[in-house]
Amino acid sequence: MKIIGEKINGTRKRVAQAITERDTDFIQSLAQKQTEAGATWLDVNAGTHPSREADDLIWLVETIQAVVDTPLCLDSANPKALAEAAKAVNKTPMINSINGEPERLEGILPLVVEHGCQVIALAMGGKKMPENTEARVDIIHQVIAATRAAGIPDKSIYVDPLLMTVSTNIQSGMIACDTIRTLHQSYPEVHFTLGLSNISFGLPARSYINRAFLTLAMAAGLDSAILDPLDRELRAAILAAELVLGRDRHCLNYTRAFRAGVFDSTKN
Ligand code: THG
Repeated sequence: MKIIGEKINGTRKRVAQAITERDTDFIQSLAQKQTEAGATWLDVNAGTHPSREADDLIWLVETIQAVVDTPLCLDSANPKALAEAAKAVNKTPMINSINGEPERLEGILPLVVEHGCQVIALAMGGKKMPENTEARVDIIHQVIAATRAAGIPDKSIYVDPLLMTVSTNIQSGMIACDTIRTLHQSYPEVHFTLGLSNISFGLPARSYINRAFLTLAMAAGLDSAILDPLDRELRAAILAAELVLGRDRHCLNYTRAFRAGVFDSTKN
């Protein structure tokens, strides 16, 4: 399970403030802590007005890279901001994201090809959210036709089934799992990711819902997620799920994590 650390996101109040004030220490601390906690990528979302977004993203990229060499996941819908930020990175980034919109594909696919990036593909076409599994699967068939035509290998694609909260549609979790399961069968090389906390938006005691869902999605084929790597209980749940899914040979990662003190020592 590969983790995309979610914490450097300008839609969070404290991060927005740090971006405005150019608070290097605050951002660098988030980068270091998430890296130490095992994040494979750090999501970087400036969350700012389009007129400022490229400048803010570049500042974030440079600030983060001054202290860690963890690859970045550039999170923006804006092709121009992504193109500028992609020039500032030291390591090949992941691009978050493309979708079925022709303008976004035209704007972003050349960037993915040029830099050999990995790219997240959202299972949505236009502005409207697809209602069900079938609509999501159809959109991804179209997106993968476009990425293949552009010469992007399937293994560079991370499909995001567009996880919605169960508080407004109780089937949201199962729609995401079914989308992953179906597409995993059609495209064995393609990876899957999602914004985990979406599942519990609007509900109390969210961490229980997030953990239960993550385990089920992993069984469906999820192999990556955008989440808070500093949540130790969540990391423990991931390690345990990988173990029982047969993805941790000789229980090596689990026992290693135990010795490293990842687990709550009051439990056995
Ligand atoms: N799919 C893809 N990319 C995404 C998302 C997705 N990028 C953004 C988002 N969704 C995932 N990232 C975050 C980052 C931070 C928080 C949640 C998701 C977060 N939320 C706090 C909460 O939910 O309680 C509140 C904010 C705060 O702490 O201030 O931190 O779905 N491809």
